[in-house]
This record gives sequence, structure tokens and C-alpha cells, in this order.
Amino acid sequence: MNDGDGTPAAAGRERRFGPLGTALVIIPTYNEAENIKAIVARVREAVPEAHVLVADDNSPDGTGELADELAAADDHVQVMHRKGKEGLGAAYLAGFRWGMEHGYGVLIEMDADGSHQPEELPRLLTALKGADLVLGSRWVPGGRVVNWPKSREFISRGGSMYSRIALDLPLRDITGGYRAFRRETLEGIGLEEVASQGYCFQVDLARRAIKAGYHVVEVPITFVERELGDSKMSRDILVEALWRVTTWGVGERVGKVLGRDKRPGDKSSGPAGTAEPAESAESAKVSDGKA
Ligand SMILES: Nc1nc2c(ncn2[C@@H]2O[C@H](COP(=O)(O)OP(=O)(O)OP(=O)(O)O)[C@@H](O)[C@H]2O)c(=O)[nH]1
Ligand SMILES: [Mg+2]
Repeated sequence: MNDGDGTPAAAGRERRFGPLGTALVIIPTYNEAENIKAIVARVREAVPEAHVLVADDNSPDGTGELADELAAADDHVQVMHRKGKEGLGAAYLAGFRWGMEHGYGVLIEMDADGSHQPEELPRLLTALKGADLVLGSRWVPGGRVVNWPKSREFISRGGSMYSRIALDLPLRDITGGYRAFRRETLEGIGLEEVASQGYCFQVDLARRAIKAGYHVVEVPITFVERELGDSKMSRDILVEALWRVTTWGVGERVGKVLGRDKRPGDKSSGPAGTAEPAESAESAKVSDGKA
């Protein structure tokens, strides 16, 4: 585990962490008809006490209807029907807000395509007992990727390394999307201002948590490349991430030189502080499939 030695977050190890509360596994979907049933079944099996929220962007392939069928048969499954494709970050933000409004203590990010193995969830949750945020990490000892071409690994490792240096973050896997947050962490990092596009979304959440002094732990995972359905990754997403990370990095350095070390989330009250509750998910309708 990489627990951010030498950072303010390391102080978190001295802290006492409260109980976790009920976990909500948020699964954003766009055209995942081939994957949705299997992934939800695996989550339900791996962590039966957790609840699942499928956040579907009105997938043309009928993913939302399949999710409704799951929800109709299982009171631990809910579906958020969103109006249209707005990107993974926007879907997660709406899912986080819904989960916080409904009293969940832990909010989990997980892809629908099987890359994030539900069977590893118990390890993430165990680590969260002593942390504010747990990152499933491909790039710490014990972490690995299965069936990835070398080119994809190079881009991902490079992206994390660049973000680590540009943003001065003590993390190995900064772009990954298999994560478990305590609700207090999400409340404290200023979700209203998070960049919601592509990989920037993951980078922005991680940097906000670190800069706000939260205790962030990386747990090794085995990331499995999708076997079914199409990737939504694009060159635009990569270029945008590179541009934004560079802008943030330059902004932070200029801020330090000018003596204005404004931190994302601007949380001055330390790791135990909380922020204003988030607004409700505006463009979405959540169903339990029983209507
Ligand atoms: N709701 C919603 N979900 C999305 C959107 N774009 C992607 N997703 C979901 O986000 C998750 C990750 O997307 P992927 O296409 O697998 O992206 P990736 O993991 O970077 O790429 P691959 O490694 O090629 O699979 C999947 O569950 C997608 O269905 C979107 O615009 N809206
Ligand atoms: Mg994927």
C-alpha cells in the first residue's frame, strides 16, 4: 500500500476513523448491455450488504432497461436514468449527490465493463476503515493489468507519472477509476468545482483529496481489459487531460511563487471538516424498476 508518506495525508494515520456506513457502488453506463447484468450480479455476490446505483446516460442499446429489470428484482439495486450522454464524470457527480442525499456512508466508483473486479471490493472497503479515500491502483507493487496492449499501458503509466510530477502528488495511479470514498471526503473536497470530463475527473478528485489533507491510500488491483462492448476512450479525452493537468500544475506553482497557495476545495478545517451538502441530481430520474 502506498499511503502517501511525507505528505500532510500521512498524519491521517494517527487519526481515528469512524464507522463506514452503508456502501453504494455507482456504475456509470453508456452502451453496456452486454456487461450490465454480469457486473451487477458480481457486485451483489461480492458485497451483499452494499447497494448498487446504475447511472445510465440513456444508452441507445437498452442498458437502462436491463438495469431496470435488475432493480425490479432486487431492492439493493437502483437506476438513475439520465437524459443523454454527458460523460462519465457528470454521471458520477450525479450519483455521488444522490448517494449522499440518501444517507450512504461510502460511495464507490466502478466501471461496468469488468475492468474493475467486484471481488476486490472487500479489500478496498477494509482499507477505507483507516482512510478517507482508497484508490484501486494498477501501479503499486502487487497491482497489474491483464490483456492491455503495451501502448495502452504506456499511456496510462505516463499519464499518472506526468500528473504525479506536475501536481506534486504522492500517488502512483492517479487516473484510475476504481475508488472508495467516505462521504465526508466527498463533502469536503468541493464537488461543485470538480472538472467533470474524461480522465481529468479522476485526477481532479485525487488532487483535491490530497491537497485538502485527506488520508489517501492506494490498494493494488488487477485491472482486466474489457472483453465485451466498446471503449468510450478517445484522443480528445487524453488531450484534454494533458492540457488540464498542465494548467493546474502551472497554476499551483505560480500561486506558490505569489504566496497564494490556494488549494482545491479550499478546506481550512483539516481532515475532519465538512462542507456544504451538495445539490440534488438535477437532470436525472432514479427508479427502482418497480414503477
Ligand atoms: N453514464 C455514462 N457512463 C459512461 C460514459 N462514458 C463512459 N461511461 C462508462 O464509464 C465506464 C468506463 O468507460 P470505458 O469506455 O470502459 O473507458 P475506459 O475504461 O477508459 O476504456 P477501455 O479500457 O477501453 O474500456 C464504463 O462503465 C462506461 O460505460 C458517459 O458518457 N456516461
Ligand atoms: Mg473500460
